[in-house]
Amino acid sequence: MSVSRRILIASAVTAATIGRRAAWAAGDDAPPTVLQLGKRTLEVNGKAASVYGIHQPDGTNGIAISVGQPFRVRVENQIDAPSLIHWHGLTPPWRQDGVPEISGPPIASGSGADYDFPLRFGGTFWMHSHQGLQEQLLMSAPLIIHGDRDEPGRQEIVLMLHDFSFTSPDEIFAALRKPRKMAGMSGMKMPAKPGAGPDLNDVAYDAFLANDRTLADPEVVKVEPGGRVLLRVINGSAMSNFHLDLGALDGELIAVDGFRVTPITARRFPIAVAQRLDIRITLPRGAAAHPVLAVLEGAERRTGIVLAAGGAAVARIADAAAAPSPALSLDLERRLRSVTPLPARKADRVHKIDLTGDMMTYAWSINNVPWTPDVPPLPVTAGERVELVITNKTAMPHPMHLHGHEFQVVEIDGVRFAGAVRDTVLVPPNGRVVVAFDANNPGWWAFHCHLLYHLAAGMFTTFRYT
Ligand SMILES: [Cu+2]
Repeated sequence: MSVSRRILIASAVTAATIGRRAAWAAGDDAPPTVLQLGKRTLEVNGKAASVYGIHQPDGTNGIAISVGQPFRVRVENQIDAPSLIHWHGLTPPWRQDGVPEISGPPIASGSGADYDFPLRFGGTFWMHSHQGLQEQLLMSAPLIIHGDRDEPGRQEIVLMLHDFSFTSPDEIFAALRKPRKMAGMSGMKMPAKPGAGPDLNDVAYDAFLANDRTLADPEVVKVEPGGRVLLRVINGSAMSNFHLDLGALDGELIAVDGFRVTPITARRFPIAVAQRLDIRITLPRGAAAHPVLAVLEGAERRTGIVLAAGGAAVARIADAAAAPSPALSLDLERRLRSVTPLPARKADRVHKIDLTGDMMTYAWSINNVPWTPDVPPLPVTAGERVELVITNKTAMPHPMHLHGHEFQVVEIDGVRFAGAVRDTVLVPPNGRVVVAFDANNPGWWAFHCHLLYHLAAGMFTTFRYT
């Protein structure tokens, strides 16, 4: 770790944290968990795929900790490029948020950085690189915080989804940015004609992964007949929204993006890029294999894992459904009700956020301004209740993510309600979603579309307050 990096991180921690650091030396507290950013090889469609990963030295993928502990982590960058990891959904001090040039500089190859902050809530979160296009190469991992919602004796299953291409992210982005030259290129779709309905899935992926595997060789999780499981689903895709499909199983959705909702029972649930679903399932008695699938929105393609109860044989599952799925809608979002809503309060400040841009030029922006570091932050004052009126003026859906704060969905298409508390909300083409948050974590915070190439093209802005 370079000296300057060490000083920067040290200056960002509080006096209380420094007090705790002294305590580890005395042995009364746990050492940090080390997370190593590395390269690894997967087999995808019978071919070797070189991707990144975030693992502990013992091979554990990501991290699972308890809400009673501080988030105390050391990130070691073992790839040959700078990187920086964002703790998606957590509310750290802003200097530890992991967004290059906003919260701080990236970690140089061969260096490390330390993180230490209190956790405010339990739930299903994830971590991913916010540096360049590394997220497309699977620089991401689960971040599970155990809390009061955990039930002893209930099996937990993490299902992390990814989209995968053998084409490099730089080539994918270059091809998207030159749409008129795409006709002769493999791997890219032609842009839809303006006015031809929603544009979905603008990258043609080679595979969709569930816990790094395709349905040709899916993960098989042993479960007990009649047993109770908690499925923690994380959409870690760069660009792909899915419908989670439980087949004949009933799932009880109990939390979205880590925050509890009044339970809703169903067999299919939408999950946009960066969102999470916590679903309780009681398995039927008797030996059976239960596929848990994720079907790409607007398409037949799918991935998934298999829950195998009582030693049941697992049959091959086709990687295409019989018919294309619909586009994601806000039908479920409208029905979600937070168990822990924000206190009722009138907004002190309202920001109008228009999602702008177009597919033909692949120019994406907020309020018609594509992000550069010179774009002034949107003003907020500490202590305010802030509402963001997000209007999608484009033909593509955009999953919008706010850093450093949880927000509550309070209005969809003009109908006011006390919806889910979460950190990422899908705004469909021509849709209007209002979210509210309390400005209770001073700093400089990103607010952006979580579709990786939209973010890279400029659908990104910031808030800043002291
Ligand atoms: Cu977008």
